[in-house]
Amino acid sequence: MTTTPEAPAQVVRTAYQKAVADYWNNEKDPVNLRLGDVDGLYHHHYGLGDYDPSVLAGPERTRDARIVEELHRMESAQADVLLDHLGSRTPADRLLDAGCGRGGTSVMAHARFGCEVDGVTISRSQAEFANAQAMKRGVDDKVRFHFRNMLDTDLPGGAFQGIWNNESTMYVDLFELFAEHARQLARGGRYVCVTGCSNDVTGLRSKAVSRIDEHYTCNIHPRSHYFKALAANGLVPLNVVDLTAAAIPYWELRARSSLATGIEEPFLTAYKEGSFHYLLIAADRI
Ligand code: SAH
Ligand code: GPP
Ligand code: MG
Repeated sequence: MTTTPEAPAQVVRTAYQKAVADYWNNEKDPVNLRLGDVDGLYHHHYGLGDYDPSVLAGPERTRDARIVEELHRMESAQADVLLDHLGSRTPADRLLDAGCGRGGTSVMAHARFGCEVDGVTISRSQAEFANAQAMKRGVDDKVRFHFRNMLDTDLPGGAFQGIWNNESTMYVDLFELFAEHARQLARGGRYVCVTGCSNDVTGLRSKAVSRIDEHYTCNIHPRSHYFKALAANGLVPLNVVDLTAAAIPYWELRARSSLATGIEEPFLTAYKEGSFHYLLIAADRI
């Protein structure tokens, strides 16, 4: 039996947050669990880079297993790109994974930097799942997951040298989120997010972006909102990387697998028509 550290009162405060928590508490899709089973790193984000076309050739009987491994490799590559932007962290640092899902990126961060990592999620069952994985790996003394709201974590102020959001900013108001991050980051601490955002240049949200919002119960923000909300909270951008082109092969491979969920076409349409970008933003707390 694993434990979830006791949550502060009222983690889930609104009807919308309840809907988000319900989605993640009930989520058991093979497109996520079968990929995580490959090596015990469970992700709820998408992949980066080209796929190896040989996974589509070869014996039909083992084709799906090859695709599962390849999609998982691409999702872990995405997390590596995020961690590359956290700067030179040491084992003495403390990191926060805001909207941590089943914890894959947190475990990778600890393996890379050797430091303590706290993950917070609005889903109690995700926090329990992630703590069980940390225990299985023997890293539960350093990597801890909490059932908390990332807008109000109750974690100490100025205590973190790095904070990230890996595909979790589309569930919250960015001004509230970055105010809480600014409170928790030490001066000079690094913030990184990887996100999908709508393109202000093409106007209000496209049909394809609306379909993604509906599918995940999220609210994709326009690109401009990120920079306004960062600037308003003393977070100064250092790197902005457009990962859109590198995000497309993952969706093309996924569309050809038996694990496709139906959301592949809206992502491909949105990226290709230019109404949506896959972006990494790194910023420093001043
Ligand atoms: N970062 C993880 C999971 C991304 S999925 C990964 O890369 O694998 C989005 C996550 O955001 C889910 O874990 C969901 O529970 C979390 N989330 C959404 N709203 C939240 C909130 N207000 N507070 C904390 N977590 C939240
Ligand atoms: C989680 O991935 C999906 C999100 C966090 C929401 C939307 C993200 C954007 C970039 C817009 P998942 O791995 O649970 O999704 P799936 O089940 O489709 O693999
Ligand atoms: Mg997934």
